[in-house]
Amino acid sequence: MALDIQKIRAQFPVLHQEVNGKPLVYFDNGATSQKPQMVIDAITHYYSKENSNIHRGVHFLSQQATDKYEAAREATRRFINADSIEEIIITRGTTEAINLVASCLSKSLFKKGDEILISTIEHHSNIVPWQMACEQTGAVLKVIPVLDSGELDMDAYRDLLNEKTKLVAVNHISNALGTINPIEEMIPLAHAKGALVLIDGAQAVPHTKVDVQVLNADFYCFSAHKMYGPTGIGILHGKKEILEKMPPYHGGGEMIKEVKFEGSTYNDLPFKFEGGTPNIAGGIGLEAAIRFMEEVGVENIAKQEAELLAYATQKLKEVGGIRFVGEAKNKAGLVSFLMEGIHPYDAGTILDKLGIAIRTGHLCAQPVMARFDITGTMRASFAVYNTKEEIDVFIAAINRVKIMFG
Ligand code: 7TS
Repeated sequence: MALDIQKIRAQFPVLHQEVNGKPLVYFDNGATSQKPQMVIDAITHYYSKENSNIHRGVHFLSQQATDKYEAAREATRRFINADSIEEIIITRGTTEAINLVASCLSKSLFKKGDEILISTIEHHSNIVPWQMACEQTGAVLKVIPVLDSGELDMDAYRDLLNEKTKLVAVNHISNALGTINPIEEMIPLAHAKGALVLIDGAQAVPHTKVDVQVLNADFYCFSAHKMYGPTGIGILHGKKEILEKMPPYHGGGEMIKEVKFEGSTYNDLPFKFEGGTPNIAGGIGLEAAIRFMEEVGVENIAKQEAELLAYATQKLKEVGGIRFVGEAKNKAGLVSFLMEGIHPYDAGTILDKLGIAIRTGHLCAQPVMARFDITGTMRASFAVYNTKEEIDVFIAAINRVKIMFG
């Protein structure tokens, strides 16, 4: 069944405004998506009627807030098909989820000479935590190269894997190139060498069906704000038997069973990794965002975005003088590109004047830019509420930029 995009757009108040006197065209969904009314309402309702701390009060509001926050955990479990809620750690986002794993494994797993394998096309948040882990433990960072197409060099990956590899950390979908990495193939190869696998799913969960049991990674992380939910909340899925062996991350309330000055004992999963009062409104907003995605249908979202990608790619080719950065066969709904002789920042500024929001610059992926010998790109990234008409507006603006600077 075809989606009624206008009906979906009607649910997003932000989209219905002018920017610089022009109707907003929002193509910066890779940075953060807009929020539907049901997410905004869930958060407003929580602060208007339900605000209370969770997991501690016997009073009505606290119990109600606890139930709602825990409903988000259960909704997430169902959404990604995790085995149990003990495997769903609620974090501030992908960045915190990766830092949590890097920090805990630095205390418990990595030793001098071990290898941590990442790829050239990672977001900084899946690079720097591992560099910090290496600094702390003497482990060595290894990097899977990327081909000119934007696809990972799988032969090099096989060669890099060895008995010293303790962890492979790669993204599911690249934020800079849109490449969908063959993680179904990569995960078993890593496991065969005894390495753990962390998948950065920040750009995948908003756009494609993720089943963590089928994928079988040891850790899978994502952020609510890129999937129509609020900022400051995200998920670390981890396999129970691995999370149980890991030491805690932040010390504080909530993550303990008993505290004595002689020593404390830690809480059961998932709370062992959730010290302090969490982002309760964020959790409630995440639950609403999952409901939104389920109501629209993740397959329908993927299909709509694939159509937008094909259309935008074709139209950009027709403009001429466009260099695409990342042309993987298997690509998600974003285009990263450069206009001949025009700085991305200049082009982005003109587009902004025309009401069009895209991302320009290194996209928090400087090593990708270095690999392609550029300092940045222009990136248009799509969500389910975007339309071909918006792409036409965008292409007209690109043509205008070309005339102005060309
Ligand atoms: N991993 C990937 C692949 C990402 O795209 C991002 C954010 C992150 C991790 C970090 O997520 P956070 O929610 O913890 O910040 N990517 C982008 C982007 O492409 N433009 O702005 C943020």
